[in-house]
Amino acid sequence: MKKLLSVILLVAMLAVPFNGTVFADDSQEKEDYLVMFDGPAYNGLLNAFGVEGGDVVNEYELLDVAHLELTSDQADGLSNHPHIEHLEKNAEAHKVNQTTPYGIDQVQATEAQNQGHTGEGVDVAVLDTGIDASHEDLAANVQGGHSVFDDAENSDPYNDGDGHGTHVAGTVAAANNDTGVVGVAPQANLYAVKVLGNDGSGSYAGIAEGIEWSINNGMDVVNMSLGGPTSSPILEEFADLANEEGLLVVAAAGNSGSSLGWFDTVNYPAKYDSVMAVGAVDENNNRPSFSSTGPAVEIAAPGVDTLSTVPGNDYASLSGTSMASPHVAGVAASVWAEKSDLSNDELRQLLKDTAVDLGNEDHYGAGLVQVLDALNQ
Ligand SMILES: [Ca+2]
Ligand SMILES: [Ca+2]
Repeated sequence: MKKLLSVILLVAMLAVPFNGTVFADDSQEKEDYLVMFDGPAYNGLLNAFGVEGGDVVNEYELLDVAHLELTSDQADGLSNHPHIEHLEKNAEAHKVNQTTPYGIDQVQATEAQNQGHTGEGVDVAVLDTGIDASHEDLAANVQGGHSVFDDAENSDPYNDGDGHGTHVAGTVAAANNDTGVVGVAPQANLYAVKVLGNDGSGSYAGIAEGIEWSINNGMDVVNMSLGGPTSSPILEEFADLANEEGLLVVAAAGNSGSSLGWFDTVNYPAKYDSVMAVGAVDENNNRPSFSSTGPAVEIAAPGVDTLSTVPGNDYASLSGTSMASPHVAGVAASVWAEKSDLSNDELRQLLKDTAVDLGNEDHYGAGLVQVLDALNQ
C-alpha cells in the first residue's frame, strides 16, 4: 500500500482535479485523522480530495490505513466516500504515569500490594500541617480531619499551606491509580490533623490536642513527623494515653543527627517509651547524617529524597526523618488490616522482629521495616 499511495500522491501533485470533487480550503486549519480504506485500489481518491504529499504523516504497512492531515471539509468529504472504511480524528493518549518511589519497594510494599495488602479500613491520623484533600492522589483516602487552630489561615485541616503534611500523607497512602505516586498502604484512611500551622510550626499544646482528637475519633495509627528538643511530661501523658487506648503512635526520631552519630539526639515525642521513634536511611540503607541517633531509635525507614505528594496536584522529593516515619505508619496500617487481632504492642514488636538488621542500634534501631515479612510472620 505504501508504494501505491506514494504513486497516488505523486499523481495528485500533477493531476488536474476531476469534476465534482472537493478541494482543500487553505484557510481551514488542518487536523490529524486516521483513515482506513477498503483496499489498496483507491486511485485518485486522495488527490481528488486535494490531499497533498505533505499531508500524509504516515502510511501503515500492515493495514490500508493512513495518518493524514485534513481540513474539516476534506474529512467530511472522505468520510462519506464509499471506499473509506473508517475516518476518525487522531485521539490523544496519555501514558500510564504512576511512579513508585524507591522507598515503597525498599519496605516491600510493592510486593505486599501485589498480594492484596493495601491497609484498607485502617485509620491513620497524620498530625502535621494539614493534608490537601483535593489532591488527585489523596482525595479518595482522606476521610476526615481537624485543626487545632482557630485563625482563618489555619483553621481548615485540608489547607496545607506548608506542604509537609500532604507529603507525609502521600507516603502513607497515596492511591494506587494511574497517576502520581503510590503510598505504602494505598487504601488506608487518612485523617488530616492539623497541629502545625502553614508556617510549619506549632506547639506541644496543639500536638496534645491532636493526640486527644485521635483517641476520641477512633484512630488506629498516629503519625507524628514532628518534634522538638524539649521534654514535656504532659505531652508524654497524652502519648502514653494513646498507647494505653490501643493506638500505635509513630514519630520521626528527629533531624538533629551528626555524621558520626555519637550523641543522643532523638527528639520528643519520639523519645517517649510509648512512641515508636523512626530513623531515616537512604536508598542503600545508610543513615544520613541528619537522622537523630540514640537508644530511643526503634526502627528505620527510607527518608532521603523521598518522592511524594504536595499541594496542587504536584509532587516533590523531600528528605528527613519526617519522610521515614510515614513509611512505618503505612507498614503498620497494611499489617494491621490483615492481622487485626494484634494489639498495638504486638504489632510494634512484630515490626521490630521482622526488620532487616542494619547494625548500630542507636542509629537504626531494629533495622529497616519490612511489610511483607511482617505479614508473613
Ligand atoms: Ca497514584
Ligand atoms: Ca520511643
